[in-house]
Amino acid sequence: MGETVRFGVSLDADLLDSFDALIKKMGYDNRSEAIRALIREKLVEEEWQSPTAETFAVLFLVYDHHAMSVDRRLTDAQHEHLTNTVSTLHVHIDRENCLEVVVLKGPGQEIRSFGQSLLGMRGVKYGRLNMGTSGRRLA
Ligand code: NI
Repeated sequence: MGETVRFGVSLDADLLDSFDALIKKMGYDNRSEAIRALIREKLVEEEWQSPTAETFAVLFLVYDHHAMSVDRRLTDAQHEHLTNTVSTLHVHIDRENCLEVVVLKGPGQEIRSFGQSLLGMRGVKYGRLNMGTSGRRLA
């Protein structure tokens, strides 16, 4: 981690008021914390565009395990993508519904595409892919 540097930012007063209201709602203690978080978020987005950077993602899936053998197809796909599939947590919600949380790693475009293929499987009721980072490029 480098030294801490102070810098000034000029912006419209109304825009600053809106920013302050937003960061208060989001729970940040001060503008510096909020700006650091926004910068990191943008750097992670950029990392996801790199064809070589190893990124992480968490995939959340809900499905009916009776439906169209979706449980087997989800498992088969993860076995076929061993290098991208780090770990899977399975929760039996009730008699029908299952929740699966899959941790993915690899180049952003590769794991986005794999994650979307799991989300798009017939029988998946709901899901979301949350992109993340190894944190190596962030101070
Ligand atoms: Ni289950």
